[in-house]
Amino acid sequence: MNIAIVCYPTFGGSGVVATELGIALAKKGHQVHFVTYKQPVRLALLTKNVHFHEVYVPEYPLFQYQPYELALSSKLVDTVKLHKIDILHVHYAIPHAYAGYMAKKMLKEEGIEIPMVTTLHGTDITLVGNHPFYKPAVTFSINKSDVVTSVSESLRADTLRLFDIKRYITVIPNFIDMTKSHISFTDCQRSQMANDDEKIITHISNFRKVKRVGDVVKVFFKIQEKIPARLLMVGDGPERERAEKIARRLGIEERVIFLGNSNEIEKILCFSDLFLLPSEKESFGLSALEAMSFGVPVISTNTGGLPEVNQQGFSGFLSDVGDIDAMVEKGLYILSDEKRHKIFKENAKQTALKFDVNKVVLQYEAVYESAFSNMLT
Ligand code: GMT
Repeated sequence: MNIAIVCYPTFGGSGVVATELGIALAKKGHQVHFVTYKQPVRLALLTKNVHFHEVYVPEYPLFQYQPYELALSSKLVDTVKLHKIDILHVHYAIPHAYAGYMAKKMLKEEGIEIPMVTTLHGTDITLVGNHPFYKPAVTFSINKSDVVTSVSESLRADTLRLFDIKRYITVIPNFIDMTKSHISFTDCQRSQMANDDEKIITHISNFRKVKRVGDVVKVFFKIQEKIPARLLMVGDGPERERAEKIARRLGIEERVIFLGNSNEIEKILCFSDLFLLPSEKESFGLSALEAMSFGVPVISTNTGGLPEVNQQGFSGFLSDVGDIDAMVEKGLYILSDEKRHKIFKENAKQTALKFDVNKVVLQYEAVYESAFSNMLT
């Protein structure tokens, strides 16, 4: 199939899922065309069957806001015609589903019928999309998609609760390429980050408010009072400065390392002992799954789709949002006993196996097939 994938190219869950899916589809022989405003961060252009089409929005003094949706839908029309695209797969409803639908309508005028699959990722529904400014357009473009998928049961339920949706929503969970976690422990260069007697606790996110990065630092503070440890904060975003201030206020700035955005996530997870994800909302929690695939137990909240990923008392523990003491207690429980820690590490890896990319890609291929018969007129 010739597949056009529309996604955000930046660090962040939906872009990573879209990119990894495209790469997996390309490996299976599909021609995959990424259409977005920048080369996606995890995409190597020299990959067989992978193509990248940049959406360029020229500046014009009249525009206070650049009309990205317009440029994207035009680019989609051109790409579909030039590369004989069979299917559009848009990730994140805003504004991709809307732009995709406009492209579909323009193509129809020229006698080209193309199905559109929309994958909902989380904040496009629970945070941004639900805002009255966007809600009518988001509802409309979801209802106009030929197939709608969501990354968890929880997100499916949220979508049906918050929007007036007329389409069936198929749940296809996020996934992981387990072959990436087969690096041997000696490759990890753990000593660069911590002393032998110190545990490494890791958090990875885009440091938005919803991630509660302040809680990460507070949980770590209480853990390191009992067990020698270091905290690796990976990623960047609006809440980073606040997290840095909290670390300074608590007098642990030496033990908290802010690494910024990194292309070495695999290396970092390889030497991590515990992963913290205390989010306020999380439709899935891809970073938790990535950690688990490297055998890193997860302390997370029980919000959204996290209970579908992190197994209570098996791959880690889940607590109520903001319950720092419970997270500390469970973190110490895992880290304080080597034998127990080892069991949790194995369990985390075993749980991650359920989300293997090879299983999930088959589900997307089936959805593409069904999109042709679902096609709305
Ligand atoms: O977490 C974010 O704010 C980024 C966002 C995205 O779309 O890039 O992540 C959402 O999609 C990910 C991939 O499907 C999910 O793993 C995240 O749980 C989800 N984030 C939230 O629901 C907050």
